[in-house]
Amino acid sequence: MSAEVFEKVKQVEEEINLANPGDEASVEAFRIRFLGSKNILKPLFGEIRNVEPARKKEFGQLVNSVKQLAETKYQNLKEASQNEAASKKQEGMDLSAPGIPLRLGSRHPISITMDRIIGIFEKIGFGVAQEREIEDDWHNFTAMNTPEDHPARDMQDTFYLRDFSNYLLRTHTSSVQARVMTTSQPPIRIIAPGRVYRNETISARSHCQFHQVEGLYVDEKVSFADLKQSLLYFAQEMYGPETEIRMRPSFFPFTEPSAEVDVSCFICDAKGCSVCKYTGWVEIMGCGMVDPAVLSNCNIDPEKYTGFAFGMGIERQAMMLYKVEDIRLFFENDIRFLKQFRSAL
Ligand code: 2NM
Repeated sequence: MSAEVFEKVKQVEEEINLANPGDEASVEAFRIRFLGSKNILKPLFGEIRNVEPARKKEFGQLVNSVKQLAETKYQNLKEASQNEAASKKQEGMDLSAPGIPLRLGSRHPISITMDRIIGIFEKIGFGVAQEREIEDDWHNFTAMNTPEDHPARDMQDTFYLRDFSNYLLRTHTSSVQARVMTTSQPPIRIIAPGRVYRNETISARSHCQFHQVEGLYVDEKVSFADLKQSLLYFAQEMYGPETEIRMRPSFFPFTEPSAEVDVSCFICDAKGCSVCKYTGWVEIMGCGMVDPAVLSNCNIDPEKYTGFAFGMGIERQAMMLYKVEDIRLFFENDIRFLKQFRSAL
C-alpha cells in the first residue's frame, strides 16, 4: 500500500518537471492543476494515514518537496512571462496590432509583354521553343544563310567567346529555329522568345542585350497570304481590333521575299503623333518567306515545303505600349520603375 502512494507522488513530480507551458493561459492552467484550491497534490496529503508508520515522515517530506517544486516552477514561469511582456512593451511592440501587409513584387514589363505575345500565338497553334544563349556560329549564322563577309559576323557587331571563337552570344533567336528544323520535320509551328545580344553602343534607343520573339511556320503550301493574315491577327490582338497593317519590301539573308510590318498608330489612331513621327504608322517587326537555302541547310526539303517567319523586338513593343522613353530602364532594376507595372499573374 505504501509503495503505491509513493508512486502517485512521483508521477506528479514527473508531470511538474515535464510541464512546459508557453503562454499566459497555460501558465495559469499549471497553477490551477498543481497549486489551486482543488490541486492534485491535496488528496495526496490525506494519503499519509495509509502509509506505514516507519515511512510517514519520509512521505510527508516527499509531498512537501513536490509542492515546493510546483511553487518554484510557477514563480519562475510567471516571472519569465512578465519579463517577456515587459520587454515587448519596452520595444514598443503592441501584440494586438494588426500585421504589416507584405509588399508583393510585380512582373517585369518585358515578361508581361513577352507573355502577351506568346499567348496570342498559342491561340493559333504555335508552340514555344527555347534554346541556349551561347550558340555556335553555324546555328546563328551559317544555317541562316548569312555569308562569311556579312557585317553581322564582324567582331565589331557580335560578342564572340574569347577562347572559343566558334561560339558567340546569339544575335537573334533564329538559332532556335535552326535547331528545331534540324531535329524535326514539318509541320513546324513555333515561336522562339528569348534574350539576344548585339555589340551596340548603349543609348536610350539601343542596348547590347534585348529580347525577341521570332516565329516559324513550315509545312506544305504555306503562303505569303498565310503570313499576312497571321500577322494581321497578331496586330489586332496586340494593339486593338481596329488595327490595320501594311508591309513594305525589305531584305533579310534568311527570307525571300522579306518585308517590314507597320501597324496603324495605336497611340493617336493614325492621326499623327511623336510615336509614329506623324506618319500614322509604326514599325513592329520583320518577316518573310523562309529562304529555300535555309530549309535545305536544316535538312528540310525545299521542293516539298515552304515556310514563313517573322521576328520582333520585345523592348520596342513594350516601349510603345507603356510609353517608356529609354530602353536602359528595362535593365536597371530600379524598383521605382518596376513597381509601376501591374498585371494579373
Ligand atoms: C526576322 C525577320 C524575318 C526569321 C527567319 C527565321 C528562320 F529560322 F526561319 F529562318 N527565323 N526568324 C526572321 C525572318 C526573323 O526578324 C526581324
